[in-house]
Amino acid sequence: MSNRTYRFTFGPWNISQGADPFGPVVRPNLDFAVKLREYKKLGFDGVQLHDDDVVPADWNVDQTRKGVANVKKMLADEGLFAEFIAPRLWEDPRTIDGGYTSNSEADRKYAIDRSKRSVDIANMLGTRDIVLWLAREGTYIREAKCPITASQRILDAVNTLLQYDKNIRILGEMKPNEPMDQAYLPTPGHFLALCYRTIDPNRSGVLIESAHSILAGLDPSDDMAYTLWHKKLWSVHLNDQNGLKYDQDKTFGSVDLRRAFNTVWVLERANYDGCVGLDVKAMRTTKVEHQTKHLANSRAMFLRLVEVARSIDAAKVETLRAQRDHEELELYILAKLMGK
Ligand code: XUL
Ligand code: MN
Repeated sequence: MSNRTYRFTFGPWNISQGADPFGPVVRPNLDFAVKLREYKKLGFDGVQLHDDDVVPADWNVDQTRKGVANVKKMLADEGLFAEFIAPRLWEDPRTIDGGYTSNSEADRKYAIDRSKRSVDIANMLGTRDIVLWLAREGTYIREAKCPITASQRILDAVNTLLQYDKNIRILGEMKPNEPMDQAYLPTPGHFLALCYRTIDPNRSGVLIESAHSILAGLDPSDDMAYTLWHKKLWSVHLNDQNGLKYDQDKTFGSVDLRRAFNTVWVLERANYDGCVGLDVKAMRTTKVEHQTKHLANSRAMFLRLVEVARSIDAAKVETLRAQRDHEELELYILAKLMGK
């Protein structure tokens, strides 16, 4: 039984104002510095960042260098580390048709340049991990782009970044839909196949988000287990999701406790040593004074489920497996989850 400790991280967007597609914000904006002060209090060790969470995307080289140095100091003052940088390739008008797979050559160049700049920011902040959530790399109608060319363009983009900096690692965070109707490379399995086609498979890996696997009709723990077998699970975004609808980012374990337990059980047994990242949203009805509870609660759920996983009698599981008594094994796990 392991007794190792986990490092917890989340991105500043996890403390949100509660806007949704049908209504405006319901909580005031918190400055980045104010959000950073919450991390340690909530039991978190590191920060996940989009490039423009650090400095605005249109700052020049000099402004960027100074701005990043400032954020580096803010993180150090709070005792926090930067886990990864993710280029935000889905808000700028030049990414309306996708970044790397846009039909416009000029827009593809913008996406690559912005990604390279994210690598520079990562270097300045002392992290080697670049997360690519390929938000708009897909289509609303199949004929809008050539899907075969698109696959090659994504590979070319990953290779360009691996070539640009010989130290960084690329982590694909795949999601099957939203904002696009159909995403290219919709699951971790798709990105894993691409990893082996890159110029450096050892620096190409995956971040798995629970809700994204569920949206693809897959089980997050099996997606994670398969990726762990490839030694390519380098980060996670834990959360929960109520069926096949929009990406809900609910508190970890809040919908399906058994599914959350399965995730923790897999990570524990595999000695997963990446960060435990959360990607969770507070409910829109949440009051200002409770706006970080979903983070504390997700972390508490994870740690509680670690305790449950560690309390499982491995010999008993083996015996029940050998007897092929899966009904009894199921009851054993369910009883553990009920604290029995
Ligand atoms: C989108 C999503 C993103 C990424 C970071 O669904 O999960 O927040 O995690 O770009
Ligand atoms: Mn995510």
